[in-house]
Amino acid sequence: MTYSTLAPTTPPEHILGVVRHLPTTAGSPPAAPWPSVAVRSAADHDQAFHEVWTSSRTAFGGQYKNLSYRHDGETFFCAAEIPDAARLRNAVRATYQAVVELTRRLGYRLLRVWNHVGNINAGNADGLERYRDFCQGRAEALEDLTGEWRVHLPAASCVGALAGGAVLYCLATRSRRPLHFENPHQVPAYHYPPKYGPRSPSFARATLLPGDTGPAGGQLFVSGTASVVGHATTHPDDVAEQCDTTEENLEHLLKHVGQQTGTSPGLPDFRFAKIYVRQAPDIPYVAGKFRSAFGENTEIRVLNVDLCRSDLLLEVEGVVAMA
Ligand code: 3EB
Repeated sequence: MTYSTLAPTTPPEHILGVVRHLPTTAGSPPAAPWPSVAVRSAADHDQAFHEVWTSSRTAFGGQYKNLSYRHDGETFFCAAEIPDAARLRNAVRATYQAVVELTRRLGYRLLRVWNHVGNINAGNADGLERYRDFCQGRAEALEDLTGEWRVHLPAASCVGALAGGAVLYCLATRSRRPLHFENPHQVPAYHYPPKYGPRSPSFARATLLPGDTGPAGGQLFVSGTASVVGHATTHPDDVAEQCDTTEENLEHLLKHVGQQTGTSPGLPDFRFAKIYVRQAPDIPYVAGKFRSAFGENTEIRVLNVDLCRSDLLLEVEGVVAMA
């Protein structure tokens, strides 16, 4: 499957799903024969873009509970919108359970999940931060994936949105076994201590979809990566230092994946990246910094949204082409 930001000109049967990153002022997108979801993640019309996932094959799909999905026999895409509510946990758990049921039934394994939560750092009806509320529901659904559920956690990101409850969308794969990786410089998120919330976040730092003949030629889905060392946020008030730590974390992660797979991915192998920046005035600095780090072959999109910890100022994620 491939990512593009072009308005969908692909033959409609080859579209797996479309995510529209829109400002709060834009109207809802029209219904489409493929999963089509709007995230209120663009501060203005200049930031708005389409994230289009396409296949070289014909895709089919439908609705399952609150998910809209499409798959082509090899790759699966689904999206769900969770309406805003005073507590998110139960609806998040039910949605993730639906994802687990449907992917299992169709024979797919999760590769990558993107999550956006409106007002992510605010308290819910019980005073629990909405991100932590979200993490509780997600963990309750994913913990019973298998006996050794952590082995199967996919790459993910969870960031803010400018309105709404939660939106999630994900990719899964059928015949190739995805490989999940941790960053040796970071505590696995599923082992974060309880001070970060009643249930740890459920994700791997990166997930590799191998190519036809092994890791080379595959795609590495890199999770949201931020200024977190061990389990602690470093440089809570310094955007320049957080950029440096984030870049180092990406480098450590790619080095580790390279050592584990006999490849040598680097930052210029990012085909596209999304950079989430909390404070609008930081955007030029952060964008410039990662343009230099990635080079000219990476398509970069910047979104001005909150991050899941109130002291994080930026987060970077994307897909690496494994040479
Ligand atoms: C961190 O390292 C930063 O909850 O799905 C990064 C990626 C983060 C994914 C998630 C959270 C998530 O903990 C936050």
